[in-house]
Amino acid sequence: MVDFELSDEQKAAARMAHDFAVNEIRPVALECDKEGKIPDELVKKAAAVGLTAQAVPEEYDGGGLDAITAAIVSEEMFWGCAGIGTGLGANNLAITPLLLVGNDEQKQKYLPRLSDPANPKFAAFGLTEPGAGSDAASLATVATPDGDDYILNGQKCFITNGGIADFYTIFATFDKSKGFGGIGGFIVERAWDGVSVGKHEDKMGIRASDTSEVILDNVKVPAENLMIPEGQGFYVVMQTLDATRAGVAAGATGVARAAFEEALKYAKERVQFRKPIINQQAIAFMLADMAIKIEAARRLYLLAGWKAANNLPCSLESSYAKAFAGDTAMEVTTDAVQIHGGYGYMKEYLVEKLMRDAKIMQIYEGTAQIQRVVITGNLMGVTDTYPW
Ligand code: COS
Repeated sequence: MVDFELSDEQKAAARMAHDFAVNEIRPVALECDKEGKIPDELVKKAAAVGLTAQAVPEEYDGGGLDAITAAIVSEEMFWGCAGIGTGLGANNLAITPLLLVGNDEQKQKYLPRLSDPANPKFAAFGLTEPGAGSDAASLATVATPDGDDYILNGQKCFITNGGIADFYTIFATFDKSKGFGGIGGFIVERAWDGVSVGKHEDKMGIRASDTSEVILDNVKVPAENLMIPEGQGFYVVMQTLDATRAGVAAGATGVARAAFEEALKYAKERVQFRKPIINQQAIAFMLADMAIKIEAARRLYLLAGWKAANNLPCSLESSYAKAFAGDTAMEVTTDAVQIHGGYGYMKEYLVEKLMRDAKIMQIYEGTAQIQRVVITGNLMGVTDTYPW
């Protein structure tokens, strides 16, 4: 059965997230973009309605959203502001490995921290390193067994929430000569000796979110914080990204939609050559193409989210969605600036911010090119394209 209708719960979650975006995010978005941070008050309000721990099951005080609903919420949050959406949504990425393979003790200890209404904490996903971006398997952070414990040494970079997280899910190699087969995963607390925050990045877009280096200098990790044993870490990273890319695609769709809305409004109001510019076919067709791409991006992320929510393999669909929605965000925001002409280039108009925010959608959680690597890899085994 094909059903394009959201359930009542999904509609309620979308409405709640949209109202939050309208009432709490949009009013502060430009200021947050300038200041490079999300106000504590906003984080507390988000925690109170489940928006800091969307994917965390209710038994660990989370929002308990399935992958489709979380993605729909992500579209609304990013429609509000992609920087704030990224900062709050990055918790989902950080804790997905814990949800996939962590034990109950670890979940009980760490997950409720994200939604504590009085003092909500952030988590961060520690995979990327200066020498390991797209080639994630080449990471060089080393885990050395020390009795029952482990010692971590290494440097993580471009870590969303790296500077403000309470705890990290860190991937490290036990034996670099084993390639991806040497990787394991740990839960590391910011407060531990040897954990420090390095460079804070000054970014083009999504400026409200924190992006920082995390340095691990002889960090002693107790045995109970081993999340993924040697050899299994890379598989969990891949499964994590399969599960979270629908949310990124949804966020990219939200950015594109925000730009489309601005462009549509402007094209109806702006008069040139004695009529609103929407009456010029060159402008009207740009708007039509934007609408087509946004709708297609939304259908792709819903498909990926539906597969993830039903525990079906979703690697291919997640990459379709992430690649298409990321490209859509960049194309639509660029065209929205174009429709605004000179005004669109000025900070006074929202489309300027949206175009800056869009670029990262083609980069983080796997570049547009890596998505095509994943898709091509899946196509290698295909001999028959019959879709039913
Ligand atoms: N699910 C489960 N296992 C997977 C998998 C998936 N989606 N994708 C690959 N694997 C497995 C492979 O099957 C292989 O295991 P076996 O040899 O036991 O079968 C292993 O992982 C290694 O796979 P592969 O050789 O394809 O790995 P590569 O090092 O070539 O890298 C890509 C594959 C490029 C897809 C991966 O490195 C990637 O996704 N890079 C982007 C990383 C990223 O998104 N970074 C952003 C950081 S988060 S902001």
